[in-house]
Amino acid sequence: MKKFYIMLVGLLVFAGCKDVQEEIEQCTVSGKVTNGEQALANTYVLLLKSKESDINLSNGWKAGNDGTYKIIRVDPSTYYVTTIADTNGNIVYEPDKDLIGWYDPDDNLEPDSIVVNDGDNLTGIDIDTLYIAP
Ligand SMILES: [Ca+2]
Ligand SMILES: [Ca+2]
Repeated sequence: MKKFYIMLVGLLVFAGCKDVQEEIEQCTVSGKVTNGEQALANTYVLLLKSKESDINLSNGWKAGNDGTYKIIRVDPSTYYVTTIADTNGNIVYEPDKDLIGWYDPDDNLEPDSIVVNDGDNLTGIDIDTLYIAP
């Protein structure tokens, strides 16, 4: 009987690993959010379908304490990667209090889109400046 249990546990562990493997094979977007080379607390990263999309932090992914983030299971599409530093930690974006930034590799202050295709793992989607909204 003991042997049977061990086998069963082994099978469950194996099945669990398989699920994780499948998730990893889906699209991911990762990078680092900093402001003047410093990571900020309570930083959320959002994938917006357009520049004018509403910002709802509950749809965002929280970056780590060092500013790194990895968004898994991303649907293939075009996105504007936007970040909010929720300075007062209330999970609500308040333009007069919280900082906003966006993916802008050419540094012209205009958000630049990213294109996620099936199976893509986009890395280095870094945001290095955040602002108080004008
Ligand atoms: Ca806030
Ligand atoms: Ca730009």
